[in-house]
Amino acid sequence: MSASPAPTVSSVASSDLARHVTEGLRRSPKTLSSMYFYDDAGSELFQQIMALPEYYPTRTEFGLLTAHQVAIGQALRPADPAEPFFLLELGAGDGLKTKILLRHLLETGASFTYVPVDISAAALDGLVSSLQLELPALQVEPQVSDYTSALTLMAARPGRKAVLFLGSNIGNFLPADRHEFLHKLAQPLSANDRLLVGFDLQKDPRRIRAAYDDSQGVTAAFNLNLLTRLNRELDADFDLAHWQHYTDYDPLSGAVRSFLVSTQRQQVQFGALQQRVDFEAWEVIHTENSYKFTRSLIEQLAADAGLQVQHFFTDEHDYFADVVLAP
Ligand code: AVI
Repeated sequence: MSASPAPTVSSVASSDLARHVTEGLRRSPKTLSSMYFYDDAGSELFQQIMALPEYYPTRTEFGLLTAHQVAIGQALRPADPAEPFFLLELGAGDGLKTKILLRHLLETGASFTYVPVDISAAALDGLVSSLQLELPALQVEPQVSDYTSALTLMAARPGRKAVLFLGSNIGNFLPADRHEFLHKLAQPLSANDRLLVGFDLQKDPRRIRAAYDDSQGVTAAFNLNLLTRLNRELDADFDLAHWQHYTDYDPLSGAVRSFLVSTQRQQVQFGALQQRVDFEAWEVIHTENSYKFTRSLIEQLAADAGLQVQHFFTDEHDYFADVVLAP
């Protein structure tokens, strides 16, 4: 870090991103959150990642939801069909996987309301339009909100709440944050409610590593796009020719860790922060964690959050699990 006076971020650029970058690039090692990958270009690159031959999680979860839709539907819906039933989804994205369950529940005559929750109104608008076209009979109540506020609000309404958190998004939390997140999710739920959480499972380390370092370089572009975002939104001058994507998988901790590597000694200016940051040659910015789980780890995680594993659905290779949890 340079010796220039620390900027008063609020007077210069007061966004969350500005605060996050100021703080994260002062750390050792320098760290930025994968939360900021998802601008428009990043979201588009993530769509491409999900279709890559090496990126098995999306396709595997899609297959397992298709194969187990009847049993999953049964585990989530209330025993009494007259009881109000809300299917909440946290971070629904394009809803491709959820539509399997929604379609199945509609076809079997379940009466329920789908409540997709996202902090981005634009993301929800796209999803709602596609649902109106594909499943016109579906009752949808989108909620532009953070997850905890949405759950607290919904908890006050009578009836069963089934909360979906799919796609191994839970793997992007650090262990302590993951515990806190599950605990917060569980808190407003009653004994009658359910959670369906997607977990990517530990497997051949080479397969895992390949999923985060694909041969077409899409994951590299996804990681590097964070620098393009900082150039645009914080008036930074990262030269992408001097940065590389690097990822490793540690089978002991179950963590895939992704980094941006500075290939030479360099200095980056952040116009919007009135700040410059020095990077040594081969110094890294740690940008993402993608944890992989075992069944016993999931059981422990659930127990620590006051939840029980009710059903453990997996695919034929045990690559991925969708787990039904009950308070
Ligand atoms: C969103 N999340 C579950 C993805 C993952 O697998 O950790 C994000 C991702 N990062 C690189 N490839 C995909």
